[in-house]
Amino acid sequence: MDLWFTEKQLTEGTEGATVCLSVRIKTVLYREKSEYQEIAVFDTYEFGRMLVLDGIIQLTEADEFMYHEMLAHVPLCAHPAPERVLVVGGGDGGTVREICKHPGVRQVVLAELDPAVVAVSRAYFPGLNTGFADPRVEINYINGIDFVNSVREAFDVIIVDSPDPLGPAADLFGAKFYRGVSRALRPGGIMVAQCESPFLNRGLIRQVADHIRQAFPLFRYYLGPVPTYPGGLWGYAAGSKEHEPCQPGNPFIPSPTRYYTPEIQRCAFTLPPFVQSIFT
Ligand code: SPD
Repeated sequence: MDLWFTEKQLTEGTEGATVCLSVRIKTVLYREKSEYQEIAVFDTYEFGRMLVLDGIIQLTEADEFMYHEMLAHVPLCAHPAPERVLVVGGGDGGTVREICKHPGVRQVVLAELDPAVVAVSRAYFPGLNTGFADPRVEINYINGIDFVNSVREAFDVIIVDSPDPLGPAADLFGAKFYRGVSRALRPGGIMVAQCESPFLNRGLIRQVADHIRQAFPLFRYYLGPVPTYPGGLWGYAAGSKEHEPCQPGNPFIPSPTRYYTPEIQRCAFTLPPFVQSIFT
């Protein structure tokens, strides 16, 4: 049987989808509605297992390393001595797995809204959930915004590993949230948030840049490939209280990695003119 999953991709300024990505699947391994969303796991021909939330691809086994390594190692290597790290979202565990490669990190707090995402990762994604067994990791099932607002100067690095800005996740792209993130960071703290496609989501990225600039002295945007995300080229937004996110600021080099290197970190912030023009 010829089975395909099709994602109707998030684009701006149109009613309904105008761009789709289709992936041929071998089997449907899991499909359930949790309290918050529809969760599906497919086994695909090209990308291994694939996690889909409310019809949107969150990760595949084949290309997730590009996304999780760039989301985690850029801020952790830019900060001179990160000890306490918060992940907002990221219940699949990929970001936590990468953070756990940093021996200087003493505590990793995961604030994930949906316990079912963590359970599905434990059941279907053995390569992603390895960090959950690390004694430094603490999992909280809570709305990330409420968690961020409940702490002050508590973390060195905050990583926002959110879904697209649809439904409840939309607030994770708002001005109020970034002000809370800034308050939750210690002096010298750095935040990074996944920040969509510079080709398809330009208005949203411009708004996020304005919000982060209001909450932090430094705003930077960087890029990396993710073949199964809309457009294939993905963006990350960084806000920093002091340290330059483009520069690895501590001598530790995470290992093993398959995409991240300190040279990639420096290059990722060099933006082509069509991306620079989002911010001018
Ligand atoms: N267009 C999908 C963007 C999803 C970003 N978050 C993925 C979470 C993986 N840990």
